[in-house]
Amino acid sequence: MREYEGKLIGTGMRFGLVVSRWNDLVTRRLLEGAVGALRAHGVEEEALEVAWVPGSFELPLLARQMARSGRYEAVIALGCLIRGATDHYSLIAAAVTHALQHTMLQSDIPIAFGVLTTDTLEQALERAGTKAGNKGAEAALAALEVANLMKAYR
Ligand code: DLZ
Repeated sequence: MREYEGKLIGTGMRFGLVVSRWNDLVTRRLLEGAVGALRAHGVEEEALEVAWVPGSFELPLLARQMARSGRYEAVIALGCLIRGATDHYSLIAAAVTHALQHTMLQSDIPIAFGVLTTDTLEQALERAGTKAGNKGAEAALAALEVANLMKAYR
């Protein structure tokens, strides 16, 4: 039996990161986590490009544009939706999740989901590099792994 797994080797690879400015206290930390994880696996600083969007709702559009540009091996979407901060939290969270998944399936490259959905700012900060790891770093590693795995099917 032959098995395939994506390696966490980023040498020579390029990544696009799209980041929401809404809750940027959190999203800047997600970005730091993502950049740190990619750099730790051999991705050059110059191989990273970041696009800032107003809020998480805009992430899918830019993710799609980045994916279509052909410039990257993968795109990483980073955002933070906090229930306490918005009545339509659930609607935005569902729309963004579905749109990013749909966009990835219409693309030839992975689009990693690094959007936090929490009840409070405190919970979000915990997932952005304090108590509960850094979900930006996790999303970046998922993007790297899947981008490498996809090479087995080209
Ligand atoms: C409008 C809004 C609200 C109330 N809350 C959030 C949030 O918690 N996190 C986030 O990323 N974006 C929020 N936004 C902004 C929307 O995502 C979007 O940018 C605006 O509705 C404009 O389309």
